[in-house]
Amino acid sequence: MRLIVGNKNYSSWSLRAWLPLRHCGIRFDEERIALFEPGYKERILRYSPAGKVPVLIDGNATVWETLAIGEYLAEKYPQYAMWPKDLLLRAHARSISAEMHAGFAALRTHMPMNMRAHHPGKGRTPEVEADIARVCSLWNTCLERSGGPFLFGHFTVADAMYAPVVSRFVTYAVELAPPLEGYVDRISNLAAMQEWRAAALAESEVIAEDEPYR
Ligand SMILES: N[C@@H](CCC(=O)N[C@@H](CS)C(=O)NCC(=O)O)C(=O)O
Repeated sequence: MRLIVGNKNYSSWSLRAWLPLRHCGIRFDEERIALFEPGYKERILRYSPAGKVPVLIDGNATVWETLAIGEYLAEKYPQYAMWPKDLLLRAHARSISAEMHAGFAALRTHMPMNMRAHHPGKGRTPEVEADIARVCSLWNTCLERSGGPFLFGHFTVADAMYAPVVSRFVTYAVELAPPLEGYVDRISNLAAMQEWRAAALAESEVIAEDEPYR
């Protein structure tokens, strides 16, 4: 199995697909394509007609779109229960994951993932404040219901979908109530997350459109 990812510093969608694989200890090869470098699109198109990362290649299967990759992994490796076992909780986890996949445009635009940067307070437009409030509200609901440590008790695709938001909250120093601060710390301190971050810090490419505050 091979996962095609983008720059680790910037590619939040890549992180969402990579994290469940690494956190669950699944063996896979990885190919990093530096985005917006000459020839990058052709390299991605060799794997996926959609022309975006991440892309998962497993034998004859090509899977793109982060949520589809999460679904594929959850089905292929049921032993890791990447979705909650309970039907209602699973529906909830899928709903918040789809909400992340389709929404939070203001947060994504004004607070792009950038693990190498530290921009406290930057990007806080009213629309971003609304996105932050929504993330906090849905995290609170999940953590209160499950008791933690992850959104649905154990690690699921939903945690992976919000991992780049955790990283953004660190980069832009978003102040949070203690239970949410604890969640941010737990995700940030996962061995897999630290491994991704170390690789991001070792990168040197700069993607101008993801650097509005540089
Ligand atoms: N909805 C897609 C989004 C993928 C996406 O936008 N990937 C970005 C990197 S984070 C990309 O490939 N950008 C390069 C480009 O658009 O040419 C998913 O969930 O996988």
